[in-house]
Formats: sequence, structure tokens, C-alpha cells
Amino acid sequence: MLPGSGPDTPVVTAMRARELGRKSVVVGDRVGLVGDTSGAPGALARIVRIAERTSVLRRTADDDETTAEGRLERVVVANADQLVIVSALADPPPRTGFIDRCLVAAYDAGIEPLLCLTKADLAGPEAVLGYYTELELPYVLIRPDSDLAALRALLAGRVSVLVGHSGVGKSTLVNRLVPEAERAVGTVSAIGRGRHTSTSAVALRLPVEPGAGGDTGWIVDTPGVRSFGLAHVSAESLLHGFPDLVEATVDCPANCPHTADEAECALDAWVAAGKADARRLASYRRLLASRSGEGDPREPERNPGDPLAGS
Ligand SMILES: Nc1nc2c(ncn2[C@@H]2O[C@H](COP(=O)(O)OP(=O)(O)OP(=O)(O)O)[C@@H](O)[C@H]2O)c(=O)[nH]1
Ligand SMILES: [Mg+2]
Repeated sequence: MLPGSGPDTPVVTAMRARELGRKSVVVGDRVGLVGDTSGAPGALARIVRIAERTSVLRRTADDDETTAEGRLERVVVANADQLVIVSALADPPPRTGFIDRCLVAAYDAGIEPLLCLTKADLAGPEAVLGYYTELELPYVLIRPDSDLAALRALLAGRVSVLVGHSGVGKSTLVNRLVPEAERAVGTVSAIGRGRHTSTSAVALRLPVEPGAGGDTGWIVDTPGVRSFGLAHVSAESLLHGFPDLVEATVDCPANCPHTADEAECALDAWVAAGKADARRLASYRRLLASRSGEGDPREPERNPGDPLAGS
């Protein structure tokens, strides 16, 4: 981004300078440029410096840090302020286990979560919202004809990154927010067969709305992910994705692993007293188990109660 850049700033094409070595530039990075920054056709600048990142959103291919996949860590985006967790209400069906993982990643990275429920024309949000009653999780509902003013207000002045399974409607939403983006959109029939319509992450500046001033913010569209691995998050930090449970653990014995077989774990009594949803505790424990390689590898992000695929 150029100093004092605004909607009329030219788009500069730049290459990473050799002296940066293998340190890679990711979407969202603020960089120092030298060379031709005019943005004229054929002009090429060089990236010579990557500014310190205010946040780094990561995911791993797998949860288990003892496997090669678990160690394969990807930086999704740098400097994001808001993680927009995009979940369709149907086609593909919502996965609360996936949303829970995104919440863990967001809290771990110090990024605020926003739940974005798309395809509200196909199914109601009651089941998903009911699951999150104890959390003060902000959310928006999107249908093809919905007014996006509330969403635009939540995006203003921030860098927001969209994450979600393939086919949930991320690029469709980006095209509505930034009409000139012309992001390709896919058909849902290809989901689950390894087809992803978007193949790389792209940051786009949100347009200025008539009558509104100030910084409109940026939105980052990302390729759909099959799963959101959390091998990089410590067992202790996993709990930060469950603020509805964390308070209970002051009554746990020292070094309590919080697993179901730990008789003294205070989380069971907390749920029994109605202070949190039993399904959230079960989801947390599924995540703990998955990290130690004990989870169900077929559908790790489907919690009991989530709709079956195809329904
Ligand atoms: N009924 C309905 N269909 C929608 C809605 N939003 C998107 N779709 C459809 O869902 C399909 C997939 O949308 P995309 O925007 O390509 O999904 P994506 O999340 O970008 O997918 P990847 O790029 O593969 O990650 C398209 O056929 C869209 O027309 C919605 O609100 N309602
Ligand atoms: Mg897409």
C-alpha cells in the first residue's frame, strides 16, 4: 500500500527483492517498495522490506503436530483485524466444528470474529445461532437479495478476511461488496471433489458508498478450505476459543487436561448447571482429542447435531 493511498492510488506491480531471501510476502503485508511505483503499464517495483505484522492468521493442514501435515503451517493473511467466518446455512450444510476451529484461530491470533451465515434463503439460522447463544458472537445473515449496509458498517475501517468451506459463497459476497472485483464463482456440485473455484487469496479495497466518508476498509477473499487445522495452537490456547467455558476452569485441579475422563474437571459441573451448552463442551473435547490423533478423521468438523451432508 502506498503512503496516503486512497481509492485513486494506482495499483503497483512489484517483485520480491532477492535480499529478502526466502521470507515470503503474504496477502495483507505492508511492504516497503523501491523502483518504479507509478503503476504505469509495464512498470515494476521491488519489495525490499516487510513491515512488522500486527496479526498473523495461520492454519495447518492437520491437527496433529507429530505428522508432516500437522507441521505444514500456512499463513492465511497478515494484518487482519477481523475474521469473517463464512458458513452457508445449506448447500453445503453448516459445520459448527469448523466454526469453532475458526474461533480458536481468531482468538489465538488476536483477530475479532464475525459469523457470516450465507444462503439464508435456503435454510433458517436458528440451529446455528442456538449453538452460540452463550457467546456474544456478532453475526450477519446473507441472502441473495439482502441489504449489505449492516455488513459494510462492520467492515468499515478494518482489514477483514473471509474464510470458509468451498462453495459457501465467499466470492459471491465479495462481488456484491466490490462489483469491479469480478471474482469467479463456482457451482456447489463440485464441492467435496477437490474443486475450489478460488485458488488464491486477494485483498480488495471496499468502495466508498455514496454519503459515507472515511476508511471503507479492505476485504480478503480466500480459497475454500477443507479443514482448519490447529496444530500450531497450544492445548492451553484452544480454550480461548471457548470463552463460554473458560471461566469454569478456575475450579479445575492444577494441570487439569479438561478431558472427559478427568473426573475432577470442573467443566462438566459448569455445563450441568446450565452455564454453557453441552455441545460446545463436546466440541472442545473433540478438538482436544483430534490434536492427539484420536478424532474421527472422516469428518472432523461435523459435530453431532450438525445436518448431514446432502440434507
Ligand atoms: N441460494 C444461494 N446461493 C448462493 C448464495 N451465495 C452464493 N450462492 C451460490 O453458491 C455457489 C458458490 O459460490 P462461490 O461464491 O463461488 O463460493 P466460494 O465460497 O467463493 O467458493 P470457493 O472459491 O471454492 O472457496 C454459487 O453457485 C453461488 O451462486 C446465497 O446467498 N443463496
Ligand atoms: Mg471463491
